[in-house]
Amino acid sequence: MTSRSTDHAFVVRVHSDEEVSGDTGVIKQLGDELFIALVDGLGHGSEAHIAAAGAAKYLDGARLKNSLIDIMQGLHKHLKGTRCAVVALCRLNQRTGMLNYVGVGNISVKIYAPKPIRFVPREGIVGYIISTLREETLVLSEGAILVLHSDGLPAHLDFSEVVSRQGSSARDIAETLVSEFGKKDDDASCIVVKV
Ligand SMILES: [Mn+2]
Repeated sequence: MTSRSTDHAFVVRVHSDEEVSGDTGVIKQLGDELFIALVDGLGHGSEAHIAAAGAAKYLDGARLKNSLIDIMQGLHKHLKGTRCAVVALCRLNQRTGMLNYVGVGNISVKIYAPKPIRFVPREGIVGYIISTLREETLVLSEGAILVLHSDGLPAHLDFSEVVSRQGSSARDIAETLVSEFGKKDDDASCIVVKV
């Protein structure tokens, strides 16, 4: 299979009373692979921002080729003493469509495809306490759309109608999800990857 290019975007809208975001997203291209992380620092405002920024800085310096479990454990150590966070990590191989996932706490990770999938995260709070980590793997077909979002968007909603709008870029989808479904009283963030 030839390498697929992916259209991807991260969008965040900050809590209406705050200046800084407690949610952050990281998307990095590493050869054929896309490394994806969405982090929600607990609560909102400056303490949540410090935890989220700490996570982003850790991921910036981390060996992202390591297993997602190793990266999550490193993050868990790094965030000790902060407000802590919930985190989802994904790695997408754009040549094979292989997706790996490790999640702790309530970041929603959904795949919109003919057979939709929603990953179940492990319980816990990164930096405070996490249960035994589990990495999940599946192969995405071309045309699948991966959506990660914080609890600033309702977890139970089905976004099929928005993600399937013809001609929408990943950024169009992420901006629409945050503006249509984002809660005003929390940071609302979303990563969209079109496989
Ligand atoms: Mn939140």
